[in-house]
Amino acid sequence: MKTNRTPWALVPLGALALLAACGGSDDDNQGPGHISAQQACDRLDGKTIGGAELSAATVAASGPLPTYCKVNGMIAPALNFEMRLPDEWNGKLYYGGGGGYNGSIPPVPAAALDQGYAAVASDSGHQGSGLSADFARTDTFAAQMFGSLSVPTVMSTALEAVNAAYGQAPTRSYFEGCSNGGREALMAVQRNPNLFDGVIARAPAWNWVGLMGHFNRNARMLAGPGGAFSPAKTALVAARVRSACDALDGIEDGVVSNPAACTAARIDIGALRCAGGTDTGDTCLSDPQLAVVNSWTTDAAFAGSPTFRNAGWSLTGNEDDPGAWPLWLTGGGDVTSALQFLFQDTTVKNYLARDPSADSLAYVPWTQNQNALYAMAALNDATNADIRPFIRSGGKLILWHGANDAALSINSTAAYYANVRTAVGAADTAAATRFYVAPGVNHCAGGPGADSADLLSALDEWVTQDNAPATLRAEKLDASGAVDFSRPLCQYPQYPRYTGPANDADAAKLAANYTCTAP
Ligand SMILES: [Ca+2]
Repeated sequence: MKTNRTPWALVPLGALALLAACGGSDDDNQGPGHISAQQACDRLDGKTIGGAELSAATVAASGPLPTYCKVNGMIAPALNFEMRLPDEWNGKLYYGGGGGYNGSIPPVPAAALDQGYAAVASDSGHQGSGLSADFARTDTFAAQMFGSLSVPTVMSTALEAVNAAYGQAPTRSYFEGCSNGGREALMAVQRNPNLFDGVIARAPAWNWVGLMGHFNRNARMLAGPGGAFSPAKTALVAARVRSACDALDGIEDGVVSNPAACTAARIDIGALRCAGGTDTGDTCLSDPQLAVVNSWTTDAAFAGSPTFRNAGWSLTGNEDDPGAWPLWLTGGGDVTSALQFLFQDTTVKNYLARDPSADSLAYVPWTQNQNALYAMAALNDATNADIRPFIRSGGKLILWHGANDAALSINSTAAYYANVRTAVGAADTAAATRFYVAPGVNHCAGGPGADSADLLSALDEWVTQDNAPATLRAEKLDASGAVDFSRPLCQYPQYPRYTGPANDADAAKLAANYTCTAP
């Protein structure tokens, strides 16, 4: 089984694909689906490929995962990666992105393996907590790996390993990531336009300097005198928004699906102001609390570069979802436990002040030292909207964002999409990109909305069959994995408007009773 591996390894990948297409007489080279996970493991275990010594072992089918060969390797000095090679390979490769500051290998989505992809993921070059940027202060090479280098570096080895395992290179390669993984997705589109045939960027953290600066501004407002937001105050805001806007999408379902109609004038958050502006209890907002809302909803722009900016968040009516404001913004009343605070804090300490004892709320580089921002932007910002090289190489890009995302603003993704349209033109934007909005969905997943959609199949049909996606289907699954309700997944700026029978709870659960509608 292993005897003919060495000569194959010397054949260029393109020639190998050609041989495979012509049909070889060797049993090992009859194309995808003919190599079992065990055979793939046998071919990789103990081998050094792309500079990485691989260990490989078969993992039996369990739960949603089919049988696969689990491959682990490390590219020096510290880039750990994992591959999962399924029994019934579909001939394609799936690269799954990370989250936060990475530091561990994320699990590959079961759906990718289930659909037969050879899957790969990495820790992006350092080990640690996803909430810690310590590596960026202590190891500038690790910072480069995190910023943009890990994906092309791992891909080089992964493509060789797939070739060694299955006897042919992947026919297609896709990247999907959310949050920082969405940033990695756009970084690949912008800097390595030939690396992937298709890319899914979900809730992308594309403007690292701008969004961290906005996190810092929000945190300072919350940390200021009288700025803290209790759960009751958060519920007060959410209830007012729902009261003003829930029905504007045709159904009072607890989700504001038509955000364009939910204007500041309609919400009139100022009507919640406590008498005199000082806090008099849970039924009103003090002036410092209204300042928090103002920081949240207005754009942030910082000196130094036109890319140092972030679009404000919309008020959604679901601020009080546990995965929304309590988790990301308010910390349930203690801002220092909120994720926006924690991310900006480790960013200031390790990228900007380069001092682990720095007080992020007192040392504010976005206003005091914008020169400190340039290096972080060069490392992490995926702000280049001119993606013509990617489009001209045939690449397809799907953007997706949950509209109740309290980590990263969907308006920021809309701003990037607008920048792309300006840079590449309306025709290329329509031909090669899609932007989907999921109302009521939190950061990457969760929330009251339909947070599940098969974007990977849509992308694959687009790339392999030129079948461009239009309206897709979104589902909300219950704990057992059954569909609780469904919605059409509409392209921005359309929203799913209820067009079914009134006062019919069963009808309200079905995507067929909604129509994607322009605001
Ligand atoms: Ca509604």
